[in-house]
Amino acid sequence: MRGVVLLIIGALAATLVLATACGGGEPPPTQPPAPTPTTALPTAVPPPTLQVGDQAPAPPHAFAGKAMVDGKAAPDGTVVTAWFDGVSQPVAEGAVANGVYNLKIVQRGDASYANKKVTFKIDGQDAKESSTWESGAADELNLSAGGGGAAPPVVSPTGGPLQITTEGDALKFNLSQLTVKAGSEVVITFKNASTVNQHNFVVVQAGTKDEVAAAGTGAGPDNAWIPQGDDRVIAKSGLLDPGATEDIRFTAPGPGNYQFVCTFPGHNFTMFGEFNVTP
Ligand SMILES: [Cu+2]
Repeated sequence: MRGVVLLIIGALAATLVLATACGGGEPPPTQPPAPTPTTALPTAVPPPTLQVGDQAPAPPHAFAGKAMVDGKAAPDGTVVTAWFDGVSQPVAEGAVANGVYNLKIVQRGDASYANKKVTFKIDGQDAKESSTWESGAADELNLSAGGGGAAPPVVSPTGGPLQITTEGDALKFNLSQLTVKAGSEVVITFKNASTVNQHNFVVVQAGTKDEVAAAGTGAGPDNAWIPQGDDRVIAKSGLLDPGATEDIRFTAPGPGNYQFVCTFPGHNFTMFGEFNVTP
């Protein structure tokens, strides 16, 4: 018994010595050799050469404003994109922050973007508003998408010549929004493109298009279906026969939202739009 214990102790001691010898005796792991500096430094990458064209790049067109979806402000982080007709990718993108989107359409390539129509999407939904690209311009343009399913309004260039027509024989104008500057001399060329219907074009105080049209019905065809001496009427054309055109000239009223309407009996329910006057 005593011999066995000694033997075990001896064996343990031997194992211990062996382990110590192995662990401590091994040479320390060799350090990786320090990289020897070479005289040949890696070839420096030349800085990218700027592609300088003949002309300086055109300054971008910036847009900012509120983004509404179904009548509610789009939450922060909602992506707003800008598009050109016939281009499958957005030409600019921005996110809503603090209730306002911001984006810049930077002209790329050789072709000028001047006068290209710009449309917008809020979170992938088509916005009703549109604009025209202009180098260096910065526009406040509130966008709205969804809700109502009304005809897409078109904003005419502020201060530019305005043209409006009927949608063929339909009881509809081709624009649902016109925008002018307060106090400016406005010329609106109204073409009755219908082949069958008579129409007129009347600018009225906000929210009065149906009342004015009802009063116009009372005024009769001799007054072009427009009430005379009515201060809700701001500007008016005559009663245009099919195919006829008339220039309506007037001084824009003060800033605010007005309406335009055809007051031919019954047309006011579908033939109308917003007439916006900016400061
Ligand atoms: Cu009409």
